[in-house]
Amino acid sequence: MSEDTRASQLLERIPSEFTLGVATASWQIEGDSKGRGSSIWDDFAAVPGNIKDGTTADPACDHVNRLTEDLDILGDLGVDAYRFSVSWPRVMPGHQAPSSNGIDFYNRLIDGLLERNIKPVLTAYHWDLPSELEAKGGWLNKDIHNYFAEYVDLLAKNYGDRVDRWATFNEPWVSAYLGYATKMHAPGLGVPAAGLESAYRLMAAHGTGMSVLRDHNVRSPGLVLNLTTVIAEDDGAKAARDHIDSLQNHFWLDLLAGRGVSAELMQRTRDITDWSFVDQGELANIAQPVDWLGINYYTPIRVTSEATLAEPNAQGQDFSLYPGTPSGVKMASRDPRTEMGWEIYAPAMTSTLLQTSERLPNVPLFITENGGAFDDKLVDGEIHDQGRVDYYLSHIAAALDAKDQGVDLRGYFAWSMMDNIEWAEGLEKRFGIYYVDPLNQERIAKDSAKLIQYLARNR
Ligand code: PNW
Repeated sequence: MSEDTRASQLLERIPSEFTLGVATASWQIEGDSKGRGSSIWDDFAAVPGNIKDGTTADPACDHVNRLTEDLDILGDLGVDAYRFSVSWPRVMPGHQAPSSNGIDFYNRLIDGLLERNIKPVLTAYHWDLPSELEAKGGWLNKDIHNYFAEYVDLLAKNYGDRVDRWATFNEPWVSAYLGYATKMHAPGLGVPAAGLESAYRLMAAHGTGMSVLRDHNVRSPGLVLNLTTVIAEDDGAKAARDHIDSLQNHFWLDLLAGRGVSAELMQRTRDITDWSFVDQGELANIAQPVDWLGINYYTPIRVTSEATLAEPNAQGQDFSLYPGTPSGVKMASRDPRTEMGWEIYAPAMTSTLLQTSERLPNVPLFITENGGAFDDKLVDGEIHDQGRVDYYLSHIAAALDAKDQGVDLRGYFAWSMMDNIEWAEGLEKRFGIYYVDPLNQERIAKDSAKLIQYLARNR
């Protein structure tokens, strides 16, 4: 079937009230590090070797200075919603006095979106913690939820009247396990027990943030998790599959659903931590209702006890990210894969949505990130990113399959609006539907941008 046919058949399946959007995050696109306080990602990027190509925060996509151009791109795409994150050190440098320049930047962003009829979807925390708070222990500090509440209060006061949907956190699993259990991301602590404890404290801060957002009566507060389907390739891998599933998926949904930390997880990790940091009163606050849940889905996780499948060479697919996994198993992955090494397997997105709607019932779901890094070639000013177009066609269809099977799925956001700093992978891994020229910052629509535009505009 031709791509145009696939696109028009997909279009037929998208309900008119379904939200179609694109997403970004502050540290990955903004640049202008001089105009804000320092974050843990600035500190992490300053250490040679932490970011593969030595990329630092500047200029990224120089988004702060190119705001109008980027708003026009969003308007031209015709998307319903734009998901962005606020840089904590831009609006509250050093977690001290608010910065009026910083606050004004997001006012201009939000107003510019509304002028173009695009709904602002705001993430409070997408990984750029003020350095001064990391010096106090960061997400291991027992008072971190109070600092987060002060920050969220500032956001709600300033933007609560215009933002359409709020997320307290983006992917706390990544913060905890890439940043604290291992050294893959900032702050790069590398202590397994710290992964488990920070995971809990991030959720405690989510609860406090929710309370603040409710106090301000903002529209639709919720959060974003990276969830996926964990597949055991054989019986010998089932115990490992269950453990990974609990750290990757169950833990977060259990806390949100009021089930607390499961006895099985505590048992399997008892040599790592005694979980004494868990507080009953705090658990109740974490379990307060959310108006929605965002799921970032990219790839499944496969585990095998036999050496028959290729081992992944991919970030995120490593047992050090899952402290307490039983030994004697391997991670596995099948072709095709993206440039991140992440297997492309759309049915796992359908199953992830179905599984999540069972584990956390009665909460509207969104896919808040989905996309792929591909080896884009700029030829005569054009990028025919066939691989990414295929990825979007198959994954949007897979999301709608879950909706057809009864999942209350309300929308889909493509990651990302434009090429940006892919964290520790630097600028080499491109996830954008717009190409960004690293030399002159020119933005060029890839074929995938034309697909998203076609779907957004013709519903
Ligand atoms: C997510 N892993 O990050 C983030 O929300 C985005 O900022 C990021 O650009 C996007 O996905 C693509 O990576 C992740 O190693 C980074 O498992 C790493 C992992 C998962 C998600």
